[in-house]
Amino acid sequence: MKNDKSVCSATLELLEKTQAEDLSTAFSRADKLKPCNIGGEGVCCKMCAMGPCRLPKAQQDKGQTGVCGATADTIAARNFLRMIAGGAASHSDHGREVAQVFLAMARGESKDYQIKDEAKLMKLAAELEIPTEGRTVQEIAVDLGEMMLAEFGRQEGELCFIKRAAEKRQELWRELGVVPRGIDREVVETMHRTHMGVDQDVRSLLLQGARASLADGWGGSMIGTELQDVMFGTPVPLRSKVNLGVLKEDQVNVIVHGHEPILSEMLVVAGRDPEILKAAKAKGASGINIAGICCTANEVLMRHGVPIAGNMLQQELAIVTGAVEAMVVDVQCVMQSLPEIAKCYHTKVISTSSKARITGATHMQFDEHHALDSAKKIMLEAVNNFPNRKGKTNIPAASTDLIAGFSHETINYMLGGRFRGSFRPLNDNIINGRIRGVAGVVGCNNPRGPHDAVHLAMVKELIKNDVLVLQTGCSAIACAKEGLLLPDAAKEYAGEGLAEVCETVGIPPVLHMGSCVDNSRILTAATEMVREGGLGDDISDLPVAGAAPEWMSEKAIAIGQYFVSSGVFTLFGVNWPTTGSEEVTRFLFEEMEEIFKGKWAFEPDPIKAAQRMIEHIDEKRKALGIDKARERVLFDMDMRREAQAG
Ligand code: BF8
Repeated sequence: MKNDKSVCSATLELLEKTQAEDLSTAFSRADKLKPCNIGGEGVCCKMCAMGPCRLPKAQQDKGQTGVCGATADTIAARNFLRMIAGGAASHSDHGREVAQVFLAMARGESKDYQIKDEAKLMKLAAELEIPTEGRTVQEIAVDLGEMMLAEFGRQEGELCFIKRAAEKRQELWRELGVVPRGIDREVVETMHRTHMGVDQDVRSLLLQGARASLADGWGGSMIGTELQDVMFGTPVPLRSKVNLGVLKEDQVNVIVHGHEPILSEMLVVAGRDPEILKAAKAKGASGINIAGICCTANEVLMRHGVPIAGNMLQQELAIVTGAVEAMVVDVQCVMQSLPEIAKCYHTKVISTSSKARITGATHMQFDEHHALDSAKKIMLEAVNNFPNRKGKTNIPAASTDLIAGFSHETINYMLGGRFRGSFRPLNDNIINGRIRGVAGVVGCNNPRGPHDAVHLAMVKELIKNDVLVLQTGCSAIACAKEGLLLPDAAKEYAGEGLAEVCETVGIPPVLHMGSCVDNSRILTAATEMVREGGLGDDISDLPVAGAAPEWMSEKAIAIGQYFVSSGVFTLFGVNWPTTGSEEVTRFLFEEMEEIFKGKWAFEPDPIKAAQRMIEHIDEKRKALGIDKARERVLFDMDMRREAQAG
């Protein structure tokens, strides 16, 4: 029987094992548990004890409202806002954690971390007008850390990275009153406004959603990315491997899973410690193998080339290999089922964050003031578990090479060349039509559709049509498994124009830019493209589009909304969480465009979705007056083909 749950061979192989052994996974639970239609459409209000009030279309047609009088439209808008608030809070709390550790490092209180990218520190200091003359690096770093941390609790004014956006965009945000004042303030106000009996107007609610999302993209996430780069190094291209085949039979396998690189950075150091390696050998292992899952994986891949074991839907399956000594988790995207499935194997699930305690897991609190000691203790726990493996392991053979590490600084350097790092060559290739446009394809996996399949179909369709793809998150992991993150993929999958650029520069047609907080890198790259000139004067003028075709988390909605609020056409797959309200859906899909010159769209079919993104890109090319250049390129290609055929 053909298994259509995934297109990833390693996933299918282990899913068969779970099916044969009757083990519960997200895939089997999704089969058993049908989603609630009314909740899925966004028209169930459970925000007070007079309800929950459920208002499907049939109820709406009868004029039914919630007990308090709330309409389905207000309810759908409030639910949507709470998703944004949840997402913005998650990214931003990650950013805050990073800022706190950064400050502790700068003050000399956390000795195991250092400044790895001093040049970036100085660039940030100049941008934020932090004095540098005659001051030590540490003093500058303390100022930067304090300034960034203050962004979370800021009560008035504007977040400082807002000034990074194109002038025109900043003006638009100011006119609309959606410039975030402080990160925490916008999340709190969103929660307040969506409480029973507060904000009831769809437009007013959705504009606050936009403001909270901007506090994420241009605030919490951007702070996280920038400070991580200073502290752990700005990514540069490097080679690594992906998929469950990276696990090693003869080594202690430690999986880092979650989001914040604070801990995983130290685990990488601890994994190379001679004492720990000696302990591993004493237990009969030939070494220590660290691999990642989810966005923590992307963080340590980007900076250290640590291999990736898999994306979100592979977390349980990694344990099913029977080869994982410890799965070390921090926050976000960690399934509660992990300790349950781990009972069938020897794997220790180790929780490390006081914010994320997991019943059935071993809790080993990570202390960033004694980071390396904490990491070593966790490593030893894994090492000591090596002799407890139960019987034969089942490590799938699948593993694929990849190239990652495309920060916007790297793209600038690679496309601009050694002597003139700039976005000029990228812009020129867009203007001359070799590159049709740029798409950000990001986000999660979702077992409501075939795992990875939607990402792959969409990305292949885009690059076939000469659209350069930028990636983060679990989407990047899906494409890496397919080999799309290798320069050779250009020859095999990309259109002629894009392939030519990739070959000349030596880049893949799909560029891995990092974790979900690193979507802020895409905002920065898009802004740099605007600044470089020739493609309009705002992000909304660029021939670009965004997508999260297999999204599942609230964070994805927050990201999507900050892209829309920044002027990007953003398309989601799977399902759309406001379909129960025509007004809210119309507002997001149509009116947002009038307001922000960016809008939401929904299309679960990946090919149709890619075509809509391409149509949007072509419309932008036309508005810029560069559509003719591309027609010429295409004409030339046809001519060449004809000549070859003749
Ligand atoms: O942080 S790990 S499932 S939420 S994409 Fe999605 Fe993947 Fe989670 Fe974004 Ni990253």
